[in-house]
Amino acid sequence: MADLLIQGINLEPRQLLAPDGTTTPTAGLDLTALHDRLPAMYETMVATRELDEEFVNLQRQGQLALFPSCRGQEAAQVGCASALRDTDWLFPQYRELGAFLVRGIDPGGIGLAWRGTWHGGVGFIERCVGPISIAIGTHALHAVGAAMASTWLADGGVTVAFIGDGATSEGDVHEALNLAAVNQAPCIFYVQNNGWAISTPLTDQYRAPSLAHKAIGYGMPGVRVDGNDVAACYLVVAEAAERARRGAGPTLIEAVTYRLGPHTTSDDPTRYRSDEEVDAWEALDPIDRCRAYLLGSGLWDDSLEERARATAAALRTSLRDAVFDAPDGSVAELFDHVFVEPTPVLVAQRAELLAELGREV
Ligand SMILES: Cc1ncc(C[n+]2csc(CCOP(=O)(O)OP(=O)(O)O)c2C)c(N)n1
Ligand SMILES: [Mg+2]
Repeated sequence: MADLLIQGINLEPRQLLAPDGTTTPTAGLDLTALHDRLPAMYETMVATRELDEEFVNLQRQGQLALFPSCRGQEAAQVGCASALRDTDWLFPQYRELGAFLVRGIDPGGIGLAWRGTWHGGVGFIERCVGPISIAIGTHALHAVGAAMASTWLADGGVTVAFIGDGATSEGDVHEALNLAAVNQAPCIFYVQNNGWAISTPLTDQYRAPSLAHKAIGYGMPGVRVDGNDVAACYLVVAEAAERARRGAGPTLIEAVTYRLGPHTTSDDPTRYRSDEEVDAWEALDPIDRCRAYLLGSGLWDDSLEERARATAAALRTSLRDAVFDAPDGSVAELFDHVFVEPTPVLVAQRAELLAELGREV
């Protein structure tokens, strides 16, 4: 066990729910405290998986340009977002459908962004969620800025930067981690280590013992958690949020999970990974694991599944209604939201583009 512990960061991910739904005793984490919340998290995970499938179907029907599925990562996302207040700001990468559903974001807007008819504006600000960020890692800096603003405003807010394993190799993420540590910003860096950055395997991303171990260099706590265990993800984030709220600064969390689907609908993962690898992770499915625990602990009743399916069906309908044959948006929207007051260069570029397109907006 000693060699699994390097400078206080355990290489063995923290876990409460074993893959068969039995419990793994983990020091300091109490599963019964979560019993009143687990059924709702189960429901949201089921709804996430179903809605995710609807997004993929709509892309295949030519209604969406692209979609990055989060299948397999539901526990990592739902557990994390459920542990926070609705007023804590989330800064997503692009695969965080589960976190969006915890926040009650209507799937229509997400769908229009992936259809390419809405640029995404300033995000889902009414739900304290920043814009979908395709540019890898840039939003980690936004999360730190927002966290520092929370400190200055003394509003007790915590922010979360959702980043991928690949994003940890970006300069912006390094700067964000260091800036957060230096300023003791109430920011949680939540890395979903899903094994791959498109076709680049995890082994090509770093030489540290784990991604969580990078926290040592920044001077903040680092935690590895089983990302397919919704209860462990919840409790680890709750701990980090509590630390941040009392002024003890940022935390780097590595949720070890797996992307079961392709990188996006444009990707063919059979060209770079084996069926055996995927099968091994299918056996660790986060939703099956949660269901097995609920069944075994007497928390299950069939109405839970029925409610989850009904919620999912309503979300699927709402998504289809919003995106099916939706008209193109305004190209000029590209220039909105870059600055509060557009710069002269942007104004000129906007006019040039519209003149070229022969349109007036
Ligand atoms: C700055 C930047 N560089 C490169 C890309 C191309 N790109 C898109 S997704 C991706 C992989 C990101 O992997 P990871 O952070 O692990 O997230 P995942 O897709 O696995 O959720 C890359 C390199 C990009 N979008 N932005
Ligand atoms: Mg990845």
